Amino acid sequence: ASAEDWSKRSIYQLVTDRFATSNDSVAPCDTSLRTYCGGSWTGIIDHLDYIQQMGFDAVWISPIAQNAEDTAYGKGYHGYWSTNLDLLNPHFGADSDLKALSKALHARAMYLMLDVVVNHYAGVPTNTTISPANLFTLDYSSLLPFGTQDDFHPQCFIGNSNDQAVLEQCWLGDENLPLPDVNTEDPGVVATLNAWIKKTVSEYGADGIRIDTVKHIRRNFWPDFAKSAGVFTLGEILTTDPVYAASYLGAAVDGVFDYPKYYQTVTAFGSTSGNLSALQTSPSLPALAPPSAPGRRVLTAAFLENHDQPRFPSYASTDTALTKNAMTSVFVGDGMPVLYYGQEQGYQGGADPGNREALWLSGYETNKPLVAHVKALNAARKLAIAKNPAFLTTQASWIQQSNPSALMLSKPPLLTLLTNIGANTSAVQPTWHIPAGMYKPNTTLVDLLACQAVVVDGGEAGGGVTEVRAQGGMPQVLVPASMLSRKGDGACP
Ligand code: ABC
Ligand code: CA
Repeated sequence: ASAEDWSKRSIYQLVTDRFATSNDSVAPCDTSLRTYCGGSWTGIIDHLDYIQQMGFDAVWISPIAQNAEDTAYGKGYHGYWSTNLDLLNPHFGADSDLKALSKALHARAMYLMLDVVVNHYAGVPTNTTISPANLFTLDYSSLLPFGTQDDFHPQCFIGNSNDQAVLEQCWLGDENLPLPDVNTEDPGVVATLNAWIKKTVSEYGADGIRIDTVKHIRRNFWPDFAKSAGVFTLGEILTTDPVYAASYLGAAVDGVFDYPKYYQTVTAFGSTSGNLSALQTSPSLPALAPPSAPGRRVLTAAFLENHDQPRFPSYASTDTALTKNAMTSVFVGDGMPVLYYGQEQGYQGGADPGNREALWLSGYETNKPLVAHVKALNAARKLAIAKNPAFLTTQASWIQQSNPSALMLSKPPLLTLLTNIGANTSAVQPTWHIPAGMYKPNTTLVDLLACQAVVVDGGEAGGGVTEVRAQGGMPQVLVPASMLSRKGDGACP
């Protein structure tokens, strides 16, 4: 599928080892042990209803290749520590299970996104004394299909460097668990990787790929790799800098995760005193992207949590109003929304590995407040896409509010009202001001989250500005009532 196909989708990101076990066998899962808890591809198949009923139509799973077993930081249960790209990770199931997952998704018209790691492998050091001249000894012959030291860059660690050459050619990891950096300057290595991605995408019917560590490989490696993949490419560039993130957009990959916006969102809604200004003033990534080929669609992915960051409630101290506002902002803006499994269950794990809890421990409950919230948000986005053909290509804009804890985002037909006042009922609720002229006088709007009506000012007093007062610190997603159908398309019937 293309970037344009993906732009209409919303993605459920899961950690394969932590989402569902085969036959729903219930295993304990202590995240601090950094080991396999038993999730599998078959387990995912059995819980696709759970994902689809929330309104998701794409699933991003963990990297599928064989990983290092015992390391100083536990096992490769997350999938980012490849040892052999040509073998599947046996902990997740058999080849036929992964193919069955792909088929099951497609039978539901859902997309499969594979996560691919080509920047590095994981190498368990075989020496204990590490000298500056020879940092550590690795068994390169076990890193396949490459297998020789020349297929990797010389040993050096990236550490805290921001030097682009160091980011690209030195190694992630540390001396306890080095991540040997693939020599992506070598034409033979490049050809092998391009052939590998082509085969992997076709073998497992991937509709798109999430690419790990994009900023750690030279930019001009990516266009051929993306072309070989032949499907939508979504790159991870972990940065707070919008200009840096955007420099890869379209030029290296079709889409990038909007990490800058992630940080701005956490700053805005992470506490009731969060600063809302960066979120509103930062330029959008597509606006900063290098000029792309005519007609080339570029895309950002919006998210509030992922497997590398502490879960949002671990910042927002379980204030449900802050969580609901932050989650809302992800679904109503320009980016394709990505929800990290477990957010809908209210999981609160902190930094890696605490943020990778087993979902089966909460029993896939669907009568939870955040499950309902996610469902309403997906329905709102789908309604907007259906009602306005230009929804996906029209940039959202912030409408300045005088109240310091109020935000308003317009992306027609959605008008979203956000606040970081929090759930504390004694807090004075902020008022949003819908500018005069935005809607015809007396138009009825409906908040798709609470299914309550708001009537636009009749303009008799000459003002015409509509005031909406927040309730309990909750966000609102408004659309004209005329857009809702009686039977309902999932959005406030
Ligand atoms: C394991 C343990 C950790 C332990 C660590 C040493 O080892 O679980 O508890 O601290 C995989 C596993 C991890 C594992 C790592 C290392 O491998 O999932 O559990 O950690 O062995 C991707 C994947 C990620 C994956 C890898 C490596 C790469 O999404 O899951 O991790 O295969 C860098 C990379 C980025 C990478 C990330 C983990 O590391 O660029 O691609 N993600 C700064 C740098 C970033 C850097 C980041 C690391 O630090 O600019 O380049 O990301 O945290 C500030 C933040 C900064 C931040 C800046 C932008 O903003 O405080 O941290 O970024 O505000
Ligand atoms: Ca590299």
